[in-house]
Amino acid sequence: MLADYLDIRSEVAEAIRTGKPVVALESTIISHGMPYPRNAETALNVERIVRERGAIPATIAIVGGKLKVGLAPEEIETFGKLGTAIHKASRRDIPFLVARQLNGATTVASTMIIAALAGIRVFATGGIGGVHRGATETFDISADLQELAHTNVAVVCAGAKAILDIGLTLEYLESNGVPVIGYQTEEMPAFYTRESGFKVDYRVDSPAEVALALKCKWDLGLTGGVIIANPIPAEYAMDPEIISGAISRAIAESVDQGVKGKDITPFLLDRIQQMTGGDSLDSNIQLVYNNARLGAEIAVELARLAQPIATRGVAA
Ligand code: PSU
Ligand code: MN
Repeated sequence: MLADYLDIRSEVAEAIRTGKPVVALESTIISHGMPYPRNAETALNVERIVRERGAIPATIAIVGGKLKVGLAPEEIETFGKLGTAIHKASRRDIPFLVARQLNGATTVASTMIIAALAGIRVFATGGIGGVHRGATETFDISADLQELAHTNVAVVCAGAKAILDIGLTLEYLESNGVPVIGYQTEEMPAFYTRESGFKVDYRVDSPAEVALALKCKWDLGLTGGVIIANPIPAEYAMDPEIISGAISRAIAESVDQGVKGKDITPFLLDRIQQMTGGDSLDSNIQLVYNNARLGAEIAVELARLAQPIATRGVAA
């Protein structure tokens, strides 16, 4: 039975049951995306921000083989402290970590899977995985993209980092019918910067509009995810030259050192952070906060749409 595998924190379970807004959060960003102690500190702040905007946060991970929906603050601290000693868990890893009763930090793909199993529809993070530069040779395409093709969860992110081939990532999403929404922008943001030179499919200007599009998609049985690309606030955006230089050097190093498979993304994130000093980490943290805010606002609107019309609150 599903209940034997899922462990939903009581506050989250209650919110799901009563139709209150919930926002899923991932744990690879904690263990593999940022250094300790700022990773744990950031994850706790993200939860606070989600609450401030009227939704319940549910940080997702695999803990002792259970699919845990809503980590306790001590668990977030442990995932931050253990860092890359925790398995990075994408779709293919879930059955083995569960069978062996291990811990796993969930990526966008596996967080979407577990959120969907629990009945959560909105997920906020930093950046998604995608088609890597040079993928025509390496075949390196993140499992996040196939998950977005199939699993009914909306992912709020700051676009895709330029460690990826953003153009190919958008082509892949288009082939798989995944809508890419620009939040108050026509352009696909590139994580540290607000612009990538690529257009999004639709510009949407309010959380209510996003929520309505999500409802229409899923009401119609059009399964799969949606990307809500939310540009980093201008005051925290980085100089495109500095960041693109660091990315090129980090990719060259990964090729030289023969880094492969699931280690590539964490390797690049770590090298870029080292090369740009604390600046990129500060930007990274701020864009995650910005996504947490928007994710909560979308979850609030989606919960309102799900209510029968007679009981829907009239907006003040
Ligand atoms: N991009 C980021 N920060 C991250 C990740 C991606 O800017 O922390 C993480 C996410 O958890 C994402 C995963 O799902 O890396 C993708 O890994 P891979 O490319 O191996 O699928
Ligand atoms: Mn990969």
